[in-house]
Amino acid sequence: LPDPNAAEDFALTLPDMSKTVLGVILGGGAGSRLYPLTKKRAKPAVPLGANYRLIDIPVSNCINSNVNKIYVLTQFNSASLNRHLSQAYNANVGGYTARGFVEVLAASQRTESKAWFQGTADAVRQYLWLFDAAIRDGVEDFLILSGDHLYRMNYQDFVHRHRMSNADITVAALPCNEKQASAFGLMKIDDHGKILEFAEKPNGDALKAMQVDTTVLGLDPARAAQEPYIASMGIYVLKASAIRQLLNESFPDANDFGSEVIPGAQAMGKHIQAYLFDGYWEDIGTIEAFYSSNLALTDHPNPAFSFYDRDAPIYTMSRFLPPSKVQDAEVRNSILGDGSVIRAGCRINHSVIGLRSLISEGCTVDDALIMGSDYYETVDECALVPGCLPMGLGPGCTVRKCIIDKNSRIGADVQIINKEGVSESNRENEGFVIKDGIVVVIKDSIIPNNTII
Ligand code: ADQ
Ligand code: ADP
Repeated sequence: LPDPNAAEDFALTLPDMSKTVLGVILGGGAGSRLYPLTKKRAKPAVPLGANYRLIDIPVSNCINSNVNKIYVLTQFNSASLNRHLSQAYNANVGGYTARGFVEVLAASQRTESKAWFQGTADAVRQYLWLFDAAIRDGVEDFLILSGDHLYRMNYQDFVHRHRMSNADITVAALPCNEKQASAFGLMKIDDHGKILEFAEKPNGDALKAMQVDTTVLGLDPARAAQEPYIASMGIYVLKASAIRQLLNESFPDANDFGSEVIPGAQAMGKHIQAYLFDGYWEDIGTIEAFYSSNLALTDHPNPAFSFYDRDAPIYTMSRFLPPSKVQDAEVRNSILGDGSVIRAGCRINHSVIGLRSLISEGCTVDDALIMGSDYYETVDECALVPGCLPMGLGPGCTVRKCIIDKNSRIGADVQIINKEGVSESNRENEGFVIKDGIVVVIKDSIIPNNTII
């Protein structure tokens, strides 16, 4: 049993997250990796897990960790992102008395400087003038988060360790294998978790040189042999008193944290600490990872990430949608978003069906991520659409290994099966793109009856 006094001591020293931590979520640069899901919306607004959006993950982690001053930095200011954040969070964050908020800061809001954020560090630098007010208001640390990660983490412990070690920057880290390693920032640490060396996405010999004995992290020898690297999760706690000096004086030209600020600060002797996280964490910023992670939500009995956690819920917009209904259909190993209708004769297997989806009679759906619709349309609205195609899947469709973005109108007897087994193809004028062998139907597209993709 844990020592109750130790727990009490720990509680006494826990930081007051609500007053002293500012959450800064990096909501996405050009958005090319998740394209075409980012064609018509900011990356944080990309739908996830049938009912949610990407931004719900870091914002919920913040709220569950009592961080309730949150800025979302994004390249594009989209209506759906603003609407989502204001409806989902602003009435609730911090309660009636606290000064909590979730606000979007778009790159183009300051006309006197470069229109676009040049990278993650540049994005934070461009808004330092605003963050200064938060520092005057008692913020001691910045919690820098990514907008495209799937994980559940209590940031209170992360900030607590950062303060205990008196580091300038603390980097969340986890063990990883050789195949994943070259996509990450990698580090070497000493016995106290201090970072001795940091290399951003190294290859070849430079990659090999970053191998470490991960048994020091508490891994058993078999797992340590599989996972001989310590990877940065791209999540940082930065001391507020150090941030201006780092971004404006030491590295005024640095665009990114991972490739420039972190290794640079380490090399100049700043105290950079690693914080080990050993739970499920996935960067879902590519089509392949996004697709696989969504489908992995259907795993049972123990999915790697669960939305069914009483203690750390994932919040989203309350939509007051009706329950989903399934007619005489077969649905296996799948997730159904709110307000959906699955008509007779459908066979749905290993798929995520987003909110307000209509799956018409006799469809076969396998390994698909269908995002659903933003609204229920009236018969009159539908009549204005060429071919009068309603949103959703028409009767008799077969779809497999694909992502169908919101408000798409898939005609009758359409087959989306990647018939030619293509791995990359851009056919945007026909309403879809193929990436990593996954067909992605673009938001609002119309795919006519009998089309075969
Ligand atoms: P990457 O994820 O490749 O590596 P980056 O492309 O800088 O790094 O993106 C980090 C986050 O910032 C993403 O959520 C991205 O959408 C967002 N972002 C990027 N450019 C932005 C911009 N101009 N404005 C606003 N947001 C922007 C990073 C680290 C690695 C680490 C991995 C872990 O650099 O060291 O291993 O994250 O995924
Ligand atoms: P959700 O997360 O529920 O999809 P959104 O706010 O992104 O929420 O999408 C729903 C939005 O769709 C509504 O707020 C509304 O602005 C928009 N909408 C509703 N009816 C129509 C319509 N007929 N045509 C286009 N957009 C609509």
